[in-house]
Order: sequence, then structure tokens, then C-alpha cells
Amino acid sequence: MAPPVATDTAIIEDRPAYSTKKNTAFVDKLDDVLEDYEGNYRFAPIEEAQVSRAMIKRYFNTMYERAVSDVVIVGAGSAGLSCAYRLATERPDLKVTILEANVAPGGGAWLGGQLMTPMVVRKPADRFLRELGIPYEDEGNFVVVKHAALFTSTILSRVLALPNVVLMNATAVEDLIIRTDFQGRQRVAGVVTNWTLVALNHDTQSCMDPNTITAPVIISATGHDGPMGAFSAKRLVSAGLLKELGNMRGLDMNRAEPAIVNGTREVTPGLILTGMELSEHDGSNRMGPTFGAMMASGIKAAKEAIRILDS
Ligand code: 48N
Repeated sequence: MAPPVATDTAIIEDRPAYSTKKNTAFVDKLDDVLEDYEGNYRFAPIEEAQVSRAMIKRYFNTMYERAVSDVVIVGAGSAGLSCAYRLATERPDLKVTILEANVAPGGGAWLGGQLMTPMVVRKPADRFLRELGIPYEDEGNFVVVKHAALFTSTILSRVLALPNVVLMNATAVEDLIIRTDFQGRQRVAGVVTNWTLVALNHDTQSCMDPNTITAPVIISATGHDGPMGAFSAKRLVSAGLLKELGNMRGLDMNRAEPAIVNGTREVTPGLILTGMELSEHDGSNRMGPTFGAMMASGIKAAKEAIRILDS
């Protein structure tokens, strides 16, 4: 059962003794609110504790409720977000939990290439842009979104608006939950998490233990670079579930993009790899500054997850 949560009115009733205002003052003053830009803008009054409790009760209720999820997506880059969008729209019954180590989700999709802003997407991945209502210029075999942030901010807003999706950013996956299933196979059954600032400082303190989220399917889209790139692929090696990493090969756009989309799969029971993390697992080529395979592989990962959950 979810823990009891205080309601905001309880705060007004148990106002600290030092407060000079009567309980009803705050409630009556609601009609004093004034959107005035001539020097008399007036907000509804608030207690600081109301702000704290409004955040705390929602955040920790979410942690409590998502301790068991249907699908966990590790990494909110273009592949992880595309996966979350397709999965959560196709299956509104699923509790989809996205874990993103950075405070800012989006991964490498805020810029195109070499810090330039336009984002190139090769056809047929432009269909996904049309589904999201993202405008682009058509260059024949590919399209160009005027700013990568237009794609990333749009898909982020769509994903976060979905009622069955939770995004926990500034939250790192530090390990995988790996169990032996009833067939004697090693199965990934969840993730081990910590706030990223803690995860990055384990060497400065002792025993800052992690938390867990269990789920029947984990989709890892942690990219090929960055402080924790290819996290799950590397963990499979150190956990003895993968002999060695394939290591991402040199750039070849025409080979790289179909390899990532077609190769997106359940690499070990319970764990799907997608996006550029897969290139490190399989040893496929990199594609550089073209993002269609990130969108399409994320969609493929969503379909794989649904196949696994429904099997
Ligand atoms: O954007 P990325 O890095 O990964 P993808 O696969 O979504 O997109 C990759 C794409 O941006 C490219 O690299 C392009 C196409 N270039 C290719 C090339 O040839 O260079 O997003 C991964 C996300 C990031 O936001 C990380 O912060 C996050 O995953 N992350 C984690 N989140 C939680 N726990 C972790 N352990 C973790 N590791 C990474």
C-alpha cells in the first residue's frame, strides 16, 4: 500500500506557531492574485513547506510505485526516447520507467555533428518525424531538421506527457539485477540505481549503497561514449554473460545504420540493446551525425519488448 501522504491543507492547518497569518488568510487571499505587469503582480500566497511536500510526495511516490516496472529503459538519448514513445503509445497498459544519468536527458541529440545544429535523418526514418509533427527540409534521400534540439525537445515533451511513462533523470544505473531463471538461464531482471552524483562519488565515501528497480524487460540505450557509455554491454562482459565486447568499428553510414536497426534484439534473456550501445556490443560500424537509425532502432526495441512481454 502506498505510504500516506500529507495534503496541502494539512500544512495550512498545522502552520508553525511563529506565523502571524491566520489559517484562512492564505485561502481567502486567492482572490488577491493579480497578473499585472505594471508593478502590481500578486501571486497566491504559499508556505515553503507546501513546495517541499509537493515535490517530495510526488517524487517518492513515483519511486515507490516504479520499484516494480514493466519495462525499464536505460538512457534517454534519441534511441531510448524513441523507444519509450513507441512502447508507451502502443501499450498504454505498460509501466515504462526511463532512467537517465544526466540531469538533462537527450544524450547526443541536442546537436547534429561537430557542434553544428541541424540534424540529418535518412529516409524512411523521416516517417517518425512526421508522426511527431516535426518539420524538416527534404533533400531527397534524407531530410534535415533545422535544429537537433527541435527533435529532442519535441520527443521529450511527447514522452513526458504520456501517463504511463516516468523519467527519472540524474539517476544512474550502476548495475544489473541478474537471476537464474527456472530454466537455469542467467536472466536480467532489473537494474541497480543510484543518484548519479552518488554513483560518480563512490570513491570519496564508503557504503553509499544503491537502490533497485525490477522489471521483466530492460532496454539499454546508453550510447557508445560519455561517462557511462555502453554501460550494460560492458557489464555483461564483467558479469561473465558476454565473452568480450565487439567494439564499435570505424565510420560507414551505409553499413552502420541498418546494422543497428536490424541488430536491435534481446542480447541476453531480459536485456535488449539498442542505439549506439549495440555497436559496442556487436562491433558494428558507427554512422556519425545521422540519427535515423537511433529512431528506428528505438522503435525496433519497443517492438522486441512487446514481443517478449506477450510471449
Ligand atoms: O545519445 P546517446 O549517447 O545514445 P543513443 O544510442 O540514444 O544515440 C547515439 C547518438 O547520439 C550517436 O552517438 C550518434 C548517432 N553518433 C554516432 C557516432 O558514430 O558517433 O544517449 C545515451 C544516454 C545518455 O543520455 C547517457 O547519459 C545515458 O544514456 N546513460 C545512462 N543513463 C543511466 N544509467 C547509465 N548507466 C547510463 N549510461 C549512459
